[in-house]
Amino acid sequence: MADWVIGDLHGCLDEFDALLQLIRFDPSADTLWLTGDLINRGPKCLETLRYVHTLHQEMGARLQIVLGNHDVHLLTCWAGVRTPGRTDTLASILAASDANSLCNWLRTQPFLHEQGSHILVHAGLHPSLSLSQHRALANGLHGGLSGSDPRPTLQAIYGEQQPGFAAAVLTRMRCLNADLSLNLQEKGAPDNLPDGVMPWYTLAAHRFADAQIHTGHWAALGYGVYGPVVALDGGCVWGGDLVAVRRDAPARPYRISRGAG
Ligand SMILES: [Mn+2]
Repeated sequence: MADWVIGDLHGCLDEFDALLQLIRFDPSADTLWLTGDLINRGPKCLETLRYVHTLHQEMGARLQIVLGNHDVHLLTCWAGVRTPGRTDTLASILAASDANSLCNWLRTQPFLHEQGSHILVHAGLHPSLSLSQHRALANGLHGGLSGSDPRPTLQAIYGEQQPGFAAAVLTRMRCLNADLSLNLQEKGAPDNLPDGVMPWYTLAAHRFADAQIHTGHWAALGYGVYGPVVALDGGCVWGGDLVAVRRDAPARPYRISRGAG
């Protein structure tokens, strides 16, 4: 039995399969956490979503997913609140006969998951907010999306007021300005940031020292450990790696390169 966490899939199903084989994943005994962004940008989005959905039915609570910004974007397109953009690869999902079943399942997934001191969140935790404040933000979003009509929440989710701020912190944040306001423009590697802009995790070691925070979302950052933060998006969809680590026995990361699936 092992406790695994794997970074952003973005429709890279072949690499996901290969990584599960590499780690000798046992769906009947192991646990698996996924950092979100299951779909979009990559090649096999419908197949990936079906695969994870089926795995969730098999594994129950031993499989935990948190929603990423691309998962939220899919839901806004599915709900008719937005239309897919030029670089989106969501058409196969939106046209599928089981689109409603998949998206109705996806929208009930949380934005934050905790087990003891271990935390799973797509983007990160804001250093000016406590863990319980993050819990409240995540629960508010989750309640809005998983309720009978998710459209009001999806319509407001890109605004600056709630629930937009909550979604920005939990699913889109990479960098903060010097006054700790969100900087949603910078996406590059942390050593190329303009003066006064810092990675969100710079201050996390003080605020969340006792936690182990597993995140994805920042492909240019890649895999790395920063105090209590384990960053797991190896940028597979961009030609990098899909990354797995064991939560229960942290050691080297396991990697599958794009195209090696
Ligand atoms: Mn993301």
